Amino acid sequence: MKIFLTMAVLVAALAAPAAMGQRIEERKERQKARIKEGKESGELTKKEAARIKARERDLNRQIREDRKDGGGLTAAERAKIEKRQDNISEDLYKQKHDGQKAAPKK
Ligand SMILES: [Ca+2]
Repeated sequence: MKIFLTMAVLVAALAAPAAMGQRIEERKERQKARIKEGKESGELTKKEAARIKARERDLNRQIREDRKDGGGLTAAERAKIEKRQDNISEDLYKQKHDGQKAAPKK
């Protein structure tokens, strides 16, 4: 029984960071889809989309570096990344609702 509990705790501990990394990946994909959707609807102008994409690219580079520099993505690294994802997400929302419109793409 005791060994079973120890195993369960161990599995949970190992799974948690992976799940957190997964969340960053999922948000990355969602963000991408939102940019694409914004361009198609015309809610994002070409300039706005390009600027947000550049921010995404910069963040993706940071994520790759953080993963490589040892310890995988540490809690501190993940927190920083998620904060930047929050900022980009907010920017994306603002730009989509600032009334500047491009012609919708077919
Ligand atoms: Ca790291």
